[in-house]
Amino acid sequence: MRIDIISIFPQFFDCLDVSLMGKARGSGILQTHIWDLRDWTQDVHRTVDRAPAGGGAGMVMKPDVWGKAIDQVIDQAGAAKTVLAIPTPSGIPLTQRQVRDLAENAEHLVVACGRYEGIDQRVSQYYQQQPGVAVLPFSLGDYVLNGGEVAAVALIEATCRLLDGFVGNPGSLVEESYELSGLLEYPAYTQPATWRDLEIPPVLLSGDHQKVKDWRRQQSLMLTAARRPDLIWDLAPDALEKSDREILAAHGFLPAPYSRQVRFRRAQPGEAATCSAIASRLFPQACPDYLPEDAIARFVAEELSEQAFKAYLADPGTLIILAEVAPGEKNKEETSWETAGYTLINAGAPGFLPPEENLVQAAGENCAYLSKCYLDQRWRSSGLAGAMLEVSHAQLQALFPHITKIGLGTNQANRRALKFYRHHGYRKCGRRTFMVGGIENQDLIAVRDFTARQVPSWAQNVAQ
Ligand code: 6GU
Repeated sequence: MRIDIISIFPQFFDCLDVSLMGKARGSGILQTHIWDLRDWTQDVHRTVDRAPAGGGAGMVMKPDVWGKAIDQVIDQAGAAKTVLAIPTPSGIPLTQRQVRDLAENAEHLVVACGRYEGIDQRVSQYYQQQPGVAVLPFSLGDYVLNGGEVAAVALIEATCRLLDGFVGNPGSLVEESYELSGLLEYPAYTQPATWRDLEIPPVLLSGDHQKVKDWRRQQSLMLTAARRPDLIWDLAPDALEKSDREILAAHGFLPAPYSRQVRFRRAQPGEAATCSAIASRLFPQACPDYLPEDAIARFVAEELSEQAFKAYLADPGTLIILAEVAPGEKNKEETSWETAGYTLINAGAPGFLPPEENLVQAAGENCAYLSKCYLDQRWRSSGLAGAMLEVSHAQLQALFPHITKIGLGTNQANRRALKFYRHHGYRKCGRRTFMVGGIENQDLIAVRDFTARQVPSWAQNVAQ
């Protein structure tokens, strides 16, 4: 690749001689030419700028001087296609995609570094019209530099390191931020294992490659969610696994195709009506087909009333977590969040379970009871259900540290639910009969042991 840089500060580009850039220039992958714009002036003062037409502060660089300079470097290179890059704070934000395109396709790159208030607009306009020239006005970000030189160096370094034969290990390019995954890169550590009382995360020293891979993926997702939510909203739907979606949901994101914010919080004593409303709405969705409507209605009236939830909310051994979804990606309005699902966990003393639920016997005294876990079908496959469950586990452990297990009962024919709970570490350990409006249902009982499978770190400290 041939690169021509035109600037009134040609010495600035001495920095290109050091490090890898110098190596590439020596090896013939890259030819760079640095030009002093003032060499194309004709007056004794070597003038490159004038006051802006229409008045105002600052100075504007003259198109006639720039035109002569650019014509000459384009002619001299004789390339079929030239990219004329113009650094400017009003340019298009530079991206990895853009520099990759340059590295792969541009034979000749001309960087025109403006100073002051920029270059007369007709320069950009003129070269856009020239066959064989593409104009790229680019910016490094939303802040203002004194001139284009720093941005030119950034563009050139980002582009050149992608040229064939430039980097020793091409694999090291692929895993980086923005490449492929669309996520920020996970944090890196090296020896010593302890430094100033800070440890390398133990998983990285475990030798378990799958665990390392999963941890890094989790870190990438959480870091991107925290620092670059815009990248999360831009992810393609097929870029994410279910486990990725669960992690993102726990941190407030339901990415495309859902494109919603989500949050989790413990229901407050005054919210019996809210709880009763969501419980009554979701219970029928989850009932087996054979249950008649009046039986379902009876159950809702008896068990899921506002009165029933008043009692739950007054009980210090009961934990209700609400999952709430905002109407859009950027919604900040407090009032517009809607309840999408909930869990209800009883962490009270042994004996809290009806005797036929041989759960206490199966699971021991430190076993909580996941009495309810419901999510609107609309959010199926969004990762929200898994996030809600694990966030509830984490809250349970934070509030009731003596709890080591949690049990549940679910209809034996509900394959979807059984698969979901199995995936989240619940193992079958018994049966029970569950009454809905006077009709008997056969449930399977399953228990998750938190000592055998810890609550994931991504679910900790999430619920508000
Ligand atoms: Cl490309 N030029 C200038 N002058 N300021 C900038 C920039 C470019 N990118 C961010 N700020």
